[in-house]
Amino acid sequence: MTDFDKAKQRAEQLRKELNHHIYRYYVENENDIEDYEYDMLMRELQGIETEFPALLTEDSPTHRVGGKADNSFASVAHTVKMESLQDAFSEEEIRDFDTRVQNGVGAARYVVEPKIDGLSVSLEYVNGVFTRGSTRGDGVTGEDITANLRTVRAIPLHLKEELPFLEVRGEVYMPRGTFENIVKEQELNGEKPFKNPRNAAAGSLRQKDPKITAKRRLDIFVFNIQQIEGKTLTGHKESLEYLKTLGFKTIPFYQECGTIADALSEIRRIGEIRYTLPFDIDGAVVKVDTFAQRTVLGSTSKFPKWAIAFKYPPEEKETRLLDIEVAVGRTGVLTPTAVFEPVLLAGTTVSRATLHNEDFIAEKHIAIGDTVVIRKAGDIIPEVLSVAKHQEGAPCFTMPTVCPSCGAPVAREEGEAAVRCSNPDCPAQLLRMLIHFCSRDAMDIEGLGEALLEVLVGEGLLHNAAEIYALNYEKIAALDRMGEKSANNLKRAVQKSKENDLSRLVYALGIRHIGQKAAALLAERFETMDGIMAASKEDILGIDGFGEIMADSVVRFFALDGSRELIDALRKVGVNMRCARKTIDDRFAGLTFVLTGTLPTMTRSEAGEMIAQFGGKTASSVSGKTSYVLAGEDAGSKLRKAQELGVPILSEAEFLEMTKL
Ligand code: 0OX
Repeated sequence: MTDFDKAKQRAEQLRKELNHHIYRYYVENENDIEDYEYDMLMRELQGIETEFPALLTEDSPTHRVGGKADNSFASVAHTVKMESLQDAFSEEEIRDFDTRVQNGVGAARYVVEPKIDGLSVSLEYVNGVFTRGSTRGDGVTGEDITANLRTVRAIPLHLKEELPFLEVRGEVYMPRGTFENIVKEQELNGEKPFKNPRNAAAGSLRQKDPKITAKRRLDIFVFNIQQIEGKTLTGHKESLEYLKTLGFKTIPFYQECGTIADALSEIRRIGEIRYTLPFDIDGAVVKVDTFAQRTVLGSTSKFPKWAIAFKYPPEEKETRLLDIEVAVGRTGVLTPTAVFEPVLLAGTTVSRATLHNEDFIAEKHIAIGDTVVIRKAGDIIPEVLSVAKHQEGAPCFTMPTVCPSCGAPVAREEGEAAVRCSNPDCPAQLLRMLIHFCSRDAMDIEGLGEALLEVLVGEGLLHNAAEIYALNYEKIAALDRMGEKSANNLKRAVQKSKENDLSRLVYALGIRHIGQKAAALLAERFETMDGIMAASKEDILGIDGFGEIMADSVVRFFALDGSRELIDALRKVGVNMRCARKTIDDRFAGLTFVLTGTLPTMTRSEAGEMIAQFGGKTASSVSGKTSYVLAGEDAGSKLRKAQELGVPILSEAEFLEMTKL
């Protein structure tokens, strides 16, 4: 036997073994091999495939570790439309659906299954080999993400039966545990964490480099046959069972229901367990089981008439309001926070929620001791909805008349809901100001976070932002949980921040109504800090996007002695006061872009920066004046508005094409 033949034989054996372990682990949740041993087998196969490239097959498990980076995603035309589901928000709507089904086909059996909150994908197999995977896109055209999907271990690369052709549909998702681990890591690395598992899955699937996708440990549930050759199936349940035999991980705990009443109890049951599942669901799906009945029922232009998605309302809980804490923000605003008896809500234990301002409290007539109704906005941020039971005799909470931090009187300006501390030297304000100054989007001083700043202000080692640049690192090294190494790292980070662009410094000053974008516009327009300080209200109003309130705020800020003194002190310690951004060319001059959704590789602020470098502008809402909408995953109403108005829509890849030098 030649070396090649020997290698071929060994590669086949390794593939069989590895595929068996992958199936056992990722589909059947059984593990009969140590990770190390598995890695060794994988490495051996990789070695053979590198030595004999002719032996690399399309369905090799080595693709699971992430192949070469792709440059762009090709379009995929879906032969069978990937339809979306009609939503129902009440049991009545589910009963109406049943009536429509009965009117169409008489009595029908249903299958109820959870609706996984992930991304719909299509998987195509030719002669049992996974050949192409694509996103749903708009249902008619998706994107080819084969390389990324190959890294999803629960997707079989080779089916257990070599059917001539099969296309299935499934939902790729990130298990909640994986999501939590990734977020922890992102926070540790100072990266912007993913908002929720769905966004994390979306971002991971649209990576240009499959190696990154491979690290994200995505999973899939398959729930539909889009096309099949070589096998006849007559119903949904039967097809799910068949898909399981082919090696797919199918939608879990689907339930056959003889009547709509049974379907409704199953919907309720899934609703009860929804927050205990290791993955996010955003509803339950009711589907007619028999394919012949589905054909008779057909589809509207948007969705099949044989299926409907029940959407659960956000979970609401009652809890007792134990206290209302009032904190002072960097601009001196007093913010009330509700502290309630901890309750499990939409999957996590919550005990606090913002109460916004005194008007919010008065409108709902909230008093300490009340039983309040809470829920999570967008299933993430806890909020107080209403008072369920008022604590007898308890007066409605009123905001303090003096600052809880420094005792100075508080005041409420006309036309504002906020109450503010009147003392510009208030230590709580100073702390908040410093936290903002050092934050990632501002001066980005790693290591100078809330906890350390609190200690430094508390110990009297820090009285203003300029003193950050004259810290005593010996004293810092001697602080609890610090040491020489941390102090040195901090010194380096502080030093580095001196070189920041002017726009960061302007934003870091915490001027009211001046966010990141406005700060960048000021820096660009006036080029130096002196230029900004010398600008009149009219000069500032000349910047596109600046209104009276913003211009007034800037002028008022720089008129204060305290602000001028701070700038002087920052200048003396060597903080950069110039704008470095240069326009590359003016190809986007006169064009306005609106950015929406999550872009696959860049943040929205990076895209905004690039637009500015080419002389373009960004706006926050879509109108007739919008030149382009740059849309990523999860783009919502802005994308719809752009479609309605006929505004051209760009993908990140198209945008990058336009910005090529
Ligand atoms: C899900 C899910 C999505 C099949 C044809 C129309 C809708 N997210 O879990 N879609 C469908 O069904 C498709 N079922 C599901 N379970």
